[in-house]
Amino acid sequence: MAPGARPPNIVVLTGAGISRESGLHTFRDPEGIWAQVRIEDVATPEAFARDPACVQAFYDARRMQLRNAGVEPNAAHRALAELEARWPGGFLLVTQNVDDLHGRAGSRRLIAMHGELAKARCLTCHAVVVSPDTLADGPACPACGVPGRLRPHVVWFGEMPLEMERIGEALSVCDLFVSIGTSGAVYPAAGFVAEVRGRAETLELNLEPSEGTRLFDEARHGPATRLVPQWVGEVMARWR
Ligand code: BJW
Repeated sequence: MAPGARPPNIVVLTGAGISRESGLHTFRDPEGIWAQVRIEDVATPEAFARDPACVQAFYDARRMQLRNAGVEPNAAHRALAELEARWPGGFLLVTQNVDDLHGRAGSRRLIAMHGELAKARCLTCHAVVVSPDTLADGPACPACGVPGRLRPHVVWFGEMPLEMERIGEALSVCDLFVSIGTSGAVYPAAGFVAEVRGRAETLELNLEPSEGTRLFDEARHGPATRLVPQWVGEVMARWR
């Protein structure tokens, strides 16, 4: 490290692409989730109000896949956890993913801005609880005991993403912003790069150019399990 230099504060944003090689579908790729079901049918508060059984069944199936289908963190999740553990500067990992693979890889300075499939929220008492395997059969809330009031603790279109204030604070002091495995199609996450641009170094790591790729200082394209460990190795070597 150069004398007097301080290590950059890093904010990493991840999306569904980082979990693709763990066996989970992305949303907007040709075989992605939105090619199988319509957003308007499962991922809006209006859909839930209209047909709660359909929405609960969709999230029950995804929760089941996460818990039972041998889905494990991959080399990209593990590399980010290792970076966090060893990084001497500020670090925050913001994920749009509702899976728990970052946490299972060991990440702790982590915000799941679109919620977590493993949790449920009570529409009566607002408690956030560990989700039962299935919500479709209307289990009672473990906090208040009222049956049939638990919904998936995820953020649908038209709802406010979680912990935006903490994310904003980290972005305001960030020196290096890295976006991994996200199409850049969904706001406010897609706007983070524009927010830090000019005062932070920005890097995209994605299978293909994202919608906002031209906003990044540098973009590298390929699978996350190759690009992320490689980048983590580089950044650690630069600041050792
Ligand atoms: C690989 C790979 C490999 C593949 N290696 N890479 C007009 C303008 C601006 C905004 C709006 C607008 N109209 C409406 C809005 C707002 C709206 C929005 O953004 N709509 C857009 C469609 C335009 N946003 C909202 O409503 C949000 N709330 C909001 O804005 O509140 C108001 C507010 C204002 C200001 C500040 C703060 C708040 C809420 C958005 C909620 C999104 N929810 C979902 C579902 C979550 C639950 C669930 O999982 O079911 O979140 S939608 C879905 O998209 C999910 C994801 O987190 C999100 C992003 O997707 P992601 O992760 O980028 O996945 P993909 O599939 O799109 O991309 C994967 C990428 O990986 C691809 O590029 C691949 O190439 C790549 N890849 N394999 C590396 N191996």
